[in-house]
Amino acid sequence: ELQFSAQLNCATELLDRWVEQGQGDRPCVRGAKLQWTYAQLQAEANRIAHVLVDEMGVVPGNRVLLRGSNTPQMAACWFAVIKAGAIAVATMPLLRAKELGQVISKAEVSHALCDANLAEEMQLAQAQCAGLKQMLFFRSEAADGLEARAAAKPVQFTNVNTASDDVALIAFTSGTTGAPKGTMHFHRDVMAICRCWPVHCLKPVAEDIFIGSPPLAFTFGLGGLLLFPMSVGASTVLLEKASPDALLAAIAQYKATVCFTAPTSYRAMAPQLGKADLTSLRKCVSAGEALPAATRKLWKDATGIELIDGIGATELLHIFISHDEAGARHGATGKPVPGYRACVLDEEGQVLPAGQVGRLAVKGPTGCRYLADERQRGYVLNGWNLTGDAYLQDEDGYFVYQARTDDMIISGGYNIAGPEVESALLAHPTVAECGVVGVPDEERGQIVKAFVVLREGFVGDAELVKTLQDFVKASIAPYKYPRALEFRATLPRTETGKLQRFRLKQSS
Ligand code: 3UK
Repeated sequence: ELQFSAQLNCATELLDRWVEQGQGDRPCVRGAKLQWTYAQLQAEANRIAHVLVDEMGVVPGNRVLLRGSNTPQMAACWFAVIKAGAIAVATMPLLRAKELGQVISKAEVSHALCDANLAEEMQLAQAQCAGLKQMLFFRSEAADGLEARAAAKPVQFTNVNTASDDVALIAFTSGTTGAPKGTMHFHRDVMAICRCWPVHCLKPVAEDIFIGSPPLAFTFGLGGLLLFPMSVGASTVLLEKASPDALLAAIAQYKATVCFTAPTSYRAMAPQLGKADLTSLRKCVSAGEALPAATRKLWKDATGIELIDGIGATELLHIFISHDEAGARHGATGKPVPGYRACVLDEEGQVLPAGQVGRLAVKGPTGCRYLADERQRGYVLNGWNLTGDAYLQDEDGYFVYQARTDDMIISGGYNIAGPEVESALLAHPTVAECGVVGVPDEERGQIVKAFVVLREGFVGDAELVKTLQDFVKASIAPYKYPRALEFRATLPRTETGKLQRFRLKQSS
């Protein structure tokens, strides 16, 4: 059982307790070039915590920016910041100087630890941000790099005491539109997510080897690839590059048992399975965007594994509606994770009956605390978080995703959810990926337009357009079919695997 102490630095228990219990020799984290046990990760984190406190002058409550791809060193830095009583502000590897500057000023970042491979944009950002006082680089050979300084420090560190409701991390939403928004999470939130979804839906064991693609700066990755494996004493593989091909090869190489990635990555891996031995794999988790029934079936047919879908959000730290393998239902996200409640509300905030589409509201042990107040007022009502998703709850209590509320297509008086049309298209054997949006139309207000990426070997011509349109009409209400359909080589996606619908709209 995880302790839940009010006084101690509780998030560090995920790491320290294994060493205290004499299990420090268990494998903990590995990357391409190195492999650490729990005791070794603890020693690295402790040494870095000394550098933060003794040399960089970090005091409790300071916000420390972390920037790096997924590596064991990045994990050590994360725990070092927490151990020092500071607040981790992890940033997505692809952010540019301008976006980093926004994060630094919004989160009032005073210190930074940055992977030497990602130094350039960070140095540009620092030049514009007076508040950022000190920065060190890790995975650097330099004599004044983080490793060189840490090597001279003791391996023991007395964790700085924090309260369970002290802020442990500030996570920025991936922002499919607009500027990044920061959300704060307490030490107890870190513990709460370890005790909710993994225990009831994933059910990992100490022998599991976790792997996946989401960056540690994305809370899906932080939980799935660091906190959850450590909460059960399992091990994790951190990949710097996790394209579908690289992920597939790494699953085979490391004999991974639990995989976390987005639906688009499962779709890309499925046809390639002949290339890798996936017999080690036992559980696969999909999150970040809706999992179409066709993708669930594709993966099940290819591997025999029932995907575990879950909707999570940066605002709520991790997954709050999901299921275990036995509870999987085609086309539904699942039911509220024990500890959370969820309902579907109308425009006035009244709970809607089964079958009706409205706004998803969620309440649970983790909640949304935006850095900016005006956001908080619009998105949190009486402790209920409005996620910005349109959902319905079916007669059996399953929550069925429709679309982001601002992505609903209104065409000729009908409300049409793009993801439902995408699901229908994905069931066709020629379709590898697709995105469906509403585009302006004089007569109908909007029309449904599909952007389709074909599987290898197929040619997008007028005949195939017609075939796909007829295919959609035959599987869902005909008025939802895409009146416009364009073939594309790729679709615009965020670093977290989300389709950027606004860019599709702009480009048509
Ligand atoms: C969408 C989904 C349907 C949905 C996240 C797992 O994605 C995560 O956080 P973000 O803040 O985005 C949140 C929004 O993404 N979404 C995520 N998962 C699903 N829609 N089905 C899903 N399974 O619009 C939600 O509001 O980037 C996911 C764990 C931690 C996370 N932060």
